[in-house]
Amino acid sequence: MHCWTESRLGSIAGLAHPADTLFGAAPYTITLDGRVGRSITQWRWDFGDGQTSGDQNPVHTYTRAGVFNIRCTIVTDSGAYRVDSLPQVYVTGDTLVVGSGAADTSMSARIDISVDNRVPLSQMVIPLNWDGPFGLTFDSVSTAGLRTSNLTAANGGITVADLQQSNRRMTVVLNSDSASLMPPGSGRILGLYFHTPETMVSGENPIQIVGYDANEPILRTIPGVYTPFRINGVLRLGCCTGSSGNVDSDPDNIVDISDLMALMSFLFFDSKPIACAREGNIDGDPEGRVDISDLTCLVDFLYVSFTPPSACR
Ligand SMILES: [Ca+2]
Ligand SMILES: [Ca+2]
Repeated sequence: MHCWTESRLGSIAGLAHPADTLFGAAPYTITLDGRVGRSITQWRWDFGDGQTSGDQNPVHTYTRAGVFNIRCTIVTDSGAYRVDSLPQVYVTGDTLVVGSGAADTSMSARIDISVDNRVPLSQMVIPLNWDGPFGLTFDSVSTAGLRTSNLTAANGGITVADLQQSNRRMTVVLNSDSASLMPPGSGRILGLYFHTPETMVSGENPIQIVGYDANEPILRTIPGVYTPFRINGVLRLGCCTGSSGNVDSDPDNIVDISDLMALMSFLFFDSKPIACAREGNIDGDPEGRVDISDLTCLVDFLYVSFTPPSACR
């Protein structure tokens, strides 16, 4: 990138900036080229990430991802001039995360996918594979209530492409339109629903972001596409070992106020299925209902008589 001034003082113009030097993965190094037609007493480059340089031709490395605005200020014997209209630098270092979850047999299990993105996104292409010991069947996807819930492209911005139930893979494409890019941030973007098997099994089934055929995981930002880092997850089946009460399915199997909140949320607010229904049957009724009787038992255990929840059943 060049920052140079006309020899006629009073304006600073004539920026040249090869576009292919402005977009890359962190750590990302750029070389700046200061040019001017007459005597300059001082250069000051502001790289937009809190770093500056007084060199005429500095080399700078962006160590973190983000969108940065470069500024160039020169001081001449007739005053200082600043250029603000330099192009933006896009530095990528973003991660797609497949969450983990727990479920019982014969139910709909949900796994959430999140993205941590430091640049605005216009498209996410997520090839997924759920091949594993359980024979999970894909059911549906949802963006309700998530960071992607306001995507306004066709079909709510969601396309399930190349679904192959027998190979247990598909590619989910999330698109924004040009007016509503998803801003930088971190959080859930996609809920995946699977049917779990009817016969009792226990263990873990991987849910992975894996490219296949021509489908590769990519994120698209304004200057182009790039490959995100990826963290994969698992779906645990055979939930509720020992006693019930771990309504939020925390991996340490602790029964505490978080489970009370999860149970109240299920009963009174969103009625979203509890990941492991048998954890919610705290009074151990034989039909396995999760209702206000279970809430009473949980409150009793946590605050009143400390009577432990019933065994899983
Ligand atoms: Ca818990
Ligand atoms: Ca019950």
